[in-house]
Amino acid sequence: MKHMHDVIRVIGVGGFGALLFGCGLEAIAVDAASEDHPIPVTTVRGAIANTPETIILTRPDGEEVEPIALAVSGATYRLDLPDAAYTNARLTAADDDGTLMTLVPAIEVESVLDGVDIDARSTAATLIVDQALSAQGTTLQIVQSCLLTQAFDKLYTEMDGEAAAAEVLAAVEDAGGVPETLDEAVVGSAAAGVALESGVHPTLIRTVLEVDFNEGRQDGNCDNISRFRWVEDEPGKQMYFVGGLHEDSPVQDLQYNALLGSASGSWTPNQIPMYDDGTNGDEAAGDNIWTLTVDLPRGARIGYKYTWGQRGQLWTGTEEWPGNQRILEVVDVNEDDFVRRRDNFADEATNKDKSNLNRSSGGEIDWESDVNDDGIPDAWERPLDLDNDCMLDMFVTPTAIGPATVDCEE
Ligand SMILES: [Ca+2]
Ligand SMILES: [Ca+2]
Ligand SMILES: [Ca+2]
Ligand SMILES: [Ca+2]
Repeated sequence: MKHMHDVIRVIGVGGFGALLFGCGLEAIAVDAASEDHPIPVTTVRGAIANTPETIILTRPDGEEVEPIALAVSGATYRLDLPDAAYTNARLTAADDDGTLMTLVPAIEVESVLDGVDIDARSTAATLIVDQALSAQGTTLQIVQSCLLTQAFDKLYTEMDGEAAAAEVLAAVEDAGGVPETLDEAVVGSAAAGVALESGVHPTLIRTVLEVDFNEGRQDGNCDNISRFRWVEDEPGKQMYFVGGLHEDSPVQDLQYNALLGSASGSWTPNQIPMYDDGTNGDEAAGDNIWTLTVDLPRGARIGYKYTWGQRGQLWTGTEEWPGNQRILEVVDVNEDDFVRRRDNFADEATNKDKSNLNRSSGGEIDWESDVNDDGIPDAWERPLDLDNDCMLDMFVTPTAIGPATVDCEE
């Protein structure tokens, strides 16, 4: 640790650091977040042992989050991020002398999280946790946040003793950051005592429902869909989801009806908004593919449809088609801990239960029907059609949101 601080002080006084502090970066950056851009931010602060030009926060899936402002002053930093909650995030701070890292189990919306130190100890702990995740076949996307906290506490304690973690720390200190090579046996030994089992929920599964509202989509007969056959094309509308547990569902629990748009006991249209802004599991903002994410019991059966409307509007002129419903059984066909169902709006030739227009359907489908003959019941999740040629191509695991996980134990 002593060595680390010496290195940093030299950089801070004579090099880039002096330039930063000389031009008052801290004041400028903080003002930029609070006055010039009066939008809510989420802030992380702590001690830092190098002088990076930027600190990168990456989500568990590896996606980098563009910071709003960064101030590095003396041995502390303040990182302002777009306002959101961040779980199992990684902070990476690289300067000319090396790369430091840490993991942050949980950052709340519109909050200031203090004490997130980025130094040799956090870097060593991160390297060990990465090894433990890999060895235990889990990832930052599904590991319980509380286990990360426990792992860091345990490793920091071990670094003060003679354990393998202390050797990893010494290697990081010698290298001034992430070493080019690490003794795998030592890291493996340090990682062996870190328990990071998957927190994937045993009974609930994250269900990502998407509807493509783009013009030119094709239905289950490969015919072009007329989006506005039943729907009024009016300004100020957005996509809503409506549905509820099906009478055939083995699970009958009112809380799920509330999530799906039938809190009142019957389906109420234009109440449950879908997202096309890149949040709440929506993969891409503004692509006219709208997303709703709900956690449902595995094996549940639901009925649903999509409406293009204004909040609170009634059925007429908003629903995909009058009467009937789509049906979905919550089955994870490709075992990726998601049920992902992407539909084309107003497609009456796929999983519509009655008056199904698929020419091979005989007019209706049930839970076992496989009208498109791909070996998968049409009422289950299905592969995506990636090129809109009416042929389903492959299952794609959602990346904009992780699977349903169990809460950390207190
Ligand atoms: Ca979208
Ligand atoms: Ca799946
Ligand atoms: Ca099928
Ligand atoms: Ca295709």
